[in-house]
Amino acid sequence: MKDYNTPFIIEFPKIGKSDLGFISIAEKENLPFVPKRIYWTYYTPEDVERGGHSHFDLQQILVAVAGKIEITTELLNGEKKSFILERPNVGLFIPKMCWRTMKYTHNAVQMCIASNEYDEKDYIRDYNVFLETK
Ligand code: T46
Repeated sequence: MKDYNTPFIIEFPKIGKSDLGFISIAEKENLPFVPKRIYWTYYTPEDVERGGHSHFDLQQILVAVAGKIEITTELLNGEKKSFILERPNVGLFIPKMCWRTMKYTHNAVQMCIASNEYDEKDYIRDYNVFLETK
């Protein structure tokens, strides 16, 4: 059975071929939660690190629909991982209670498929508070 407490890569189906172009589709069979919100970030300067927070409850899937994103994750059990997203049909599932940072190429467009609506109270933005949250 899939472990939804740890980050993992999701490969979405890719239909098409290089002389015509491609389409990728996130059907419910490929999604670990029912999405409530989709948003995207772009034109992040290359010297800026985003993230630096965890969520109490929100689960997300990040996709680099363009460009390249370097992501680090850390769980409360101390497990740290690094991921590179640079294919538009590949996403990263980020579970709740997972500290993350992201760095972007300037052309990167990050689509975030989110399990909940926006709620600033769902964020933990202080790393020490994150480490103390059990
Ligand atoms: C995440 C990573 C992967 C809103 O007002 N509404 C929204 O729906 C969102 C997502 C953000 N905001 C405001 C809150 C902040 O003042 O936009 C500002 C930047 O948001 P945040 O600090 O979440 O930005 P990132 O790029 O560090 O994080 C984003 C997601 O928002 C976050 O949930 O986990 O991408």
